[in-house]
Amino acid sequence: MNITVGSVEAILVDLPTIRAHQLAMATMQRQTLVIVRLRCSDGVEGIGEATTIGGLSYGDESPEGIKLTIDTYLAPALAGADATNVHGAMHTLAKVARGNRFAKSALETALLDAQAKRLGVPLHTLLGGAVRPTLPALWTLASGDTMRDIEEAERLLAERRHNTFKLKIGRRAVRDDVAHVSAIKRALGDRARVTVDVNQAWNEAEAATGIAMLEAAGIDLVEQPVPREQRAALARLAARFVVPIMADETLCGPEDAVDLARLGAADVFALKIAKSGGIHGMLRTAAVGDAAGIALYGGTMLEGSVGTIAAAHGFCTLPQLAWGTELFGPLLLKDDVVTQRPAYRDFELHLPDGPGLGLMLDEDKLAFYRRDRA
Ligand code: MUC
Ligand code: MG
Repeated sequence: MNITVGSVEAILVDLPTIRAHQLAMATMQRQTLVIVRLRCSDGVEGIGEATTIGGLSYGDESPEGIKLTIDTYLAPALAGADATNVHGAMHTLAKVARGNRFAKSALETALLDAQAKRLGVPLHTLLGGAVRPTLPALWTLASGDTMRDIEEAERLLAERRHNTFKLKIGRRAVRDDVAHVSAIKRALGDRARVTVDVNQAWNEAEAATGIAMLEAAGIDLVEQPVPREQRAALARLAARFVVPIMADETLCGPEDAVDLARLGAADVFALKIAKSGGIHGMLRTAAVGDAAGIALYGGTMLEGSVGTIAAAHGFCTLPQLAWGTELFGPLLLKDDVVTQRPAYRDFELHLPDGPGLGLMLDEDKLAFYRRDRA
């Protein structure tokens, strides 16, 4: 008998952050997760997550829009589909909806989680197997205060939780941002790698000035300095500077990867399952980077545990992941909606080893944090 997709529920979950998180385009005091529960006719439930940053300020999909898309269009299209055929189900969704990658990613995760649970294997086994059991994970310093950021980095180094730090810049004048970054790099010295993410905030001239100063300060990498549409400018900056330039917002799926590779617009690709419409889309994007000799990095949309561990199952299958990951999302949240939160030690994220994602929803916490709670 066929095993089919039954009900699909998309739940908005609002969780407080441990401190304000300041990015060029938004200051986060809380994070909104869209948690998906996909129930199948054999009683197996798969879970997934779609999460973005700062409402619509990072990309084209908002949490509320993702829920609407799933409830109105994607869930009805999946009802009755063969739950054991993930590619088939995703192909159906591709015909019903263009774009909407974050929403599709959450559904693909839930389908994969259900199928891996059904087979009794971890999700990465369903993808062909893990090349590495743990993933290096950096931490973002983004309190908005230089001294507080240095203290935070020192504590995390001492705890052996992180030894690479990403700084969020682009809110202030270029010189002020560079002073902030340089002070942190000077304090940490060779004990830590320091990278910056400008989140598209500079024009090309600002980027040229800023990157020259950041390079002189010993910064290891510069992420998305200019707007996502300006790939030619990104290519000129990549050609001009030695410090590696990373593509984030300008890179979603494999088609973007081909274009960026052809332009020579990036030294490193920031892969994210949400941007690529799911784990398989991310793997296809990674394959283009690999073929073009571009280094890879496992990015985050600051997801909670479900989205973070879904990404981790995908990233751990990649043969080449030269820049590690930034899968620290759960650590930025005061609480979560799973029974066991991911483990971080010795500078790495350790994957859970149960079937599927290896996670279970905590029903009490979900009931408490869901936006529509009674
Ligand atoms: C981004 O733009 O890369 C990743 C880490 C963080 O603090 O924000 C994100 C989003
Ligand atoms: Mg980024």
